Amino acid sequence: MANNNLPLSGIKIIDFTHVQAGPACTQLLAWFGADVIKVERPGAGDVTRSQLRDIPDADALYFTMLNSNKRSLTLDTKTAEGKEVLEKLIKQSDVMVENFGPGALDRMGFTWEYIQKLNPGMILASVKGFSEGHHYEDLKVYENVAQCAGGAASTTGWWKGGNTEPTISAAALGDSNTGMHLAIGILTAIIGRQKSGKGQKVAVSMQDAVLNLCRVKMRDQQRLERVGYLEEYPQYPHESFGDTVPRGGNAGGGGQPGWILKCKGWETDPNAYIYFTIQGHAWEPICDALGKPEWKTDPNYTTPRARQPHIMDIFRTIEEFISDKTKFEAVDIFRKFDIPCAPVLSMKELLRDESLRMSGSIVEVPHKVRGSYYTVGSPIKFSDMKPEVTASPLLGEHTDEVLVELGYSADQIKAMHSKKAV
Ligand code: CAO
Repeated sequence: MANNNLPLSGIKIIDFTHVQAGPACTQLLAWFGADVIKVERPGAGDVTRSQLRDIPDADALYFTMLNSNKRSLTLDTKTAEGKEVLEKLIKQSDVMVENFGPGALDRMGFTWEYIQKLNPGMILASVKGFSEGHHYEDLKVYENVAQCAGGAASTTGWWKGGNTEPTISAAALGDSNTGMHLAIGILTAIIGRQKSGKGQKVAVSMQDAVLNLCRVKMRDQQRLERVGYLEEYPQYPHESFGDTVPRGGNAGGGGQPGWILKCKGWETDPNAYIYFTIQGHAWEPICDALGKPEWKTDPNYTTPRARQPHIMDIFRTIEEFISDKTKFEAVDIFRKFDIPCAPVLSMKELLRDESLRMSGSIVEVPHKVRGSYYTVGSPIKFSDMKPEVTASPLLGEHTDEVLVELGYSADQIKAMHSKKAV
């Protein structure tokens, strides 16, 4: 709901989004003050309202965690009345965000040309699986499809051992990540409009957004083609490389070797691990932390290149050192030596993390039907404001309110309800 003191207050957004990619984008803009009106089909609404429900008849967490701070307008945009309402909304709004399947908006009668005719200042922001003109542009896409199409799956996972298949990340690289890219595009178009007076179409494809995060793997492909090996990958120097970037297990993605290391209790606790990074200039502190001062001058250890052939032995030595320490104890030792590392945190631990609660990265939100729920708050922090997360709207909670704002009389609104147009 709009808060007049926030930077995006006064920006009105028609939120024609569903599932995750689009809602993540508009939720972010709502946190920062935009008036986001979520347009949903009467009776059903966003499919995530009912997907994976944990409380019967209450909006599912899938929905509540992606649609906070918004208003909900139910509207059947395939009826004449619904189209008229949408036209009025377009004339009064700044941005329309949608992530329908390819061509759905056109089929509804709202082509880009028509939207521009209604409101030349309108910014139309879209998420699709593939970009316009791509040979797969007709495909509908969900998260994991995008991870496969954008290079994440082929470069994630293991190259030997039990499961060597391409692997999907649990992080929403295809969905929320695309939404974040779109939010940047929308804000850029708003600033552009301040200069030109004109709106424009902003589009982000899920494939492109994933690929953007896999940029370093594209770096590696070109290096591999030039020199035939990748010195920071665990395959180097004992195994051979093919002609494409291999999956590297838990190896560090940049110039610093890293690995997941077992800590005390790993036999029974699936998350009793830390991630340990061997930063080049932290080598001497690492030797001090491990009680291995002799490694500081041993030519087998003094440079990254010298260490690489036995990097796994080094990791095993560190693992032995922390075998009687919990992941938190291990990190508490290494942090004193300025070593980049962290415990592998479970969702249970994150949900209860006091620091995340204090910073507003995890917030408890009161909800009319659910009671209250926890959600992930703004990961972006500002010195002059702290975005407040308010509950997601019930289906159609603000329908009449929005229609009144558009100038409809009580009788007209009643008639629209009886025709099931809203
Ligand atoms: N009133 C009337 N009709 C409405 C409506 C409303 N308020 N809102 C939506 N609709 C209609 C659309 O007009 C469309 O109808 P037609 O297909 O007859 O033209 C239909 O509902 C929605 O179609 P869809 O293709 O968007 O929905 P789907 O469930 O078949 O596919 C998804 C879902 C996500 C695969 C598809 O929307 C998609 O590929 N989106 C783009 C990529 C994307 O964002 N994917 C990520 C989703 S997050 O994991």
